[in-house]
Amino acid sequence: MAFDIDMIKKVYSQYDERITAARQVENKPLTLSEKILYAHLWNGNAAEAYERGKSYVDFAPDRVAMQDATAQMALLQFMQAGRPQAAVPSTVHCDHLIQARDGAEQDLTRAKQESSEVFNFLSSVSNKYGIGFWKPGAGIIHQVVLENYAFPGGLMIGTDSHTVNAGGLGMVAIGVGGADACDVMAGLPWELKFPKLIGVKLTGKLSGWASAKDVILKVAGILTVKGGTGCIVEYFGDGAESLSCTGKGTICNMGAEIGATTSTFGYDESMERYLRSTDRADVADAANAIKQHLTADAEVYADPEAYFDQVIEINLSELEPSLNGPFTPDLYTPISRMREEASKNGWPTKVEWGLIGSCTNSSYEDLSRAASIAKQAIEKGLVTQAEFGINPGSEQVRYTADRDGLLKTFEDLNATIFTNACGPCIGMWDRAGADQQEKNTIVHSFNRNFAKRADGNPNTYAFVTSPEIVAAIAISGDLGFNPVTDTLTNKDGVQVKLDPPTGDELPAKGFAVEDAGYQAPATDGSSVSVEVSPTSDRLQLLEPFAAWEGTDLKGLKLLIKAKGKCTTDHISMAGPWLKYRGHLDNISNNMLIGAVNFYNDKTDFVKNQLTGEYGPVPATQRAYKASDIGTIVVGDENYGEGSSREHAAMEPRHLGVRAVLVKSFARIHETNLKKQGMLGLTFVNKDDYDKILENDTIDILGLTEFSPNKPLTVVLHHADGSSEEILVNHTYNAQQIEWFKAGGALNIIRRNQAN
Ligand code: MIC
Ligand code: SF4
Repeated sequence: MAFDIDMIKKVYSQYDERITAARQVENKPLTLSEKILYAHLWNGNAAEAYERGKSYVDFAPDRVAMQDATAQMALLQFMQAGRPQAAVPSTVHCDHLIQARDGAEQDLTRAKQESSEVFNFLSSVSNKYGIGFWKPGAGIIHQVVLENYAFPGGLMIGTDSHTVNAGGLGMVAIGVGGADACDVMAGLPWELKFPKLIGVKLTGKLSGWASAKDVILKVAGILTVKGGTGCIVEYFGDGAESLSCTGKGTICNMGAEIGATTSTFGYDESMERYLRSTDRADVADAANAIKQHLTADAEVYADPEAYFDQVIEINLSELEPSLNGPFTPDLYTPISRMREEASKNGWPTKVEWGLIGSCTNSSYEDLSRAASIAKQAIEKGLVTQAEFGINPGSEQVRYTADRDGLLKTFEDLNATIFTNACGPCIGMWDRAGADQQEKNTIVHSFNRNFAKRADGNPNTYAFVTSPEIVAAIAISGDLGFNPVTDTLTNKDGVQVKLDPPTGDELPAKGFAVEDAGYQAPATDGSSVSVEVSPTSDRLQLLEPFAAWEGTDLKGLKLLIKAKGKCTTDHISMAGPWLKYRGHLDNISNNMLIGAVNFYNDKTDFVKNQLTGEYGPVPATQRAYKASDIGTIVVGDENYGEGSSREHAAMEPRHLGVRAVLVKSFARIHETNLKKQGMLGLTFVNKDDYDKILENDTIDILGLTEFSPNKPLTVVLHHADGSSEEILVNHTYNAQQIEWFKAGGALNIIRRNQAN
């Protein structure tokens, strides 16, 4: 039986009425995305049609999911909201804080010791506030959510950008910062700008080496890392129906890499099969009863151009396996062109590691297809040239894969089976020799490959591809190897060819698990106490940020002008820093240390205008703070791309940065800045980025009349005594301006609670 089946039935029972109301206001056939959004309006039935890309709308999500690295901050905020219980079903998943090194058992034991304080905190807060808790080792949040909580037509938010994975089961699932999760758990509406809609029509059928991963790698190549910003991507067509449910999850998962708000698929038989095999026949039956509402109206898919803002068509029958990278997930290279591209660009072709796992590709089907390649390698006498690491997505997947001999096959190939956790995907990987910073190549089935992400080495060239291609390339040890056409020499000197992968969408004998790792919360948590030691270096209770002083901001110093890609990994690095995610002051010591300084091309080396000396960004910022001088951060396009981590907004806020001025923002990061009471601004004229000079003192004018759709003025006082005025835009609505004035959204919740 499914968790929270009553909630799901209640949502479904409202669908008919809500869709009828939506049809009336929209007066046209509806896409699936619109149906789900209109069925979840905070105010109930739709009273007006919303303008895509313009209207801010209040929604009522059905559930909240949080992972350990972001849950700490989300729950530290929630603890101040004064609620006895989370207002909607919510869960916490311990998956980010487990470092891969020796193998599952030892690594898990070590992590439990090292992070016991944090795990205990999360377990007791969950227990107190009615939140389901998934222990370390239970699996990666998005795989566990897909297996247990996702349901067609639902709306959920999660404090992780890959929450979107649940689109594979027909949800609208959206990644947010912890402050948004805190609002929803506190029983408040959740606001989102009504998204634009991109339709992706899939025709044909996958065959040979091509997989679901190749669909999204191709889409990423077409749309790039910012092409999906502000949009929901809705997949449809007979090709969509031919994909497995977890394959759909893979596609939706990596929608985060094109900046999409989320991605989704209409309810179909693959989803029904998945629901039934994961012990949720009750959800499948309930969904079948309102099937017509869980996909778009037929007119929409018959004439997509008329209903979507943009339409892309991909023929699965023609899809070639590909690899994206290095350093960015949208650099698309079909496998047949890899050798040429690698030599042209100087990418090392000797592959050191093949890693299979992450929330993107760690399903039973993924492991079974990769294992079919591993098995052939053994049978055909091939010796693996690279090292192999596997992180199963959940204990249920691991247990079943073990029972069915898949893990044994990998082990026969000398693979290390790591914990059911994020591991190398988020830099939780103690890779031997990484500190030597040698130039090297790895291939993995993850979703992100930003510099330093997996092992902290800036010279690791990481390529994203499907699990089966990871297996083939790791066996060959050669980035240019194309299993479709090339042969390999086996240990007897014979040329052998790998056959295309085979695998099981779902385990033939069904899923099995002994202990899935779930801990139900206390029915009445009022007597559960949550302790945070004042001397802890891992956890720190939050102090409210100061309210806006009521004047324009004058005399700000430029802290850093970041050059090029500046993702949340650059702003608040993960890996070794994950341990401070519950301690704002300690984690602030990683603020912007990965951002490249425009003026000297170095990282973590900026000018302190007070002394004229260069030093690390956090120390420089602390010096300004000590002198009570505000600062500003300037950035390039798609600033804050990647993760949902609100630390990337809270750290600058905590250390006294007053504004972030960029060419464009990634959605979640922009919202996180607003929530924390920061000013997030964009250049009206992008070339004005060039006018910012290293020794500038900067004023932001117009704040006393701060209002929606009204640009602000920035004055640049250059060191030579000249000054220039530029116009900057913002996207704050009236409520968000209140957050700014109050010093952060949480201050308003606190205030309301006190009244
Ligand atoms: C990631 O993949 O970057 C993470 C780590 O899962 C983040 C969340 C975090 O920073 O904790 C994400 O994608 O939101
Ligand atoms: Fe974990 Fe990686 Fe997925 Fe983020 S992308 S949730 S780090 S597995």
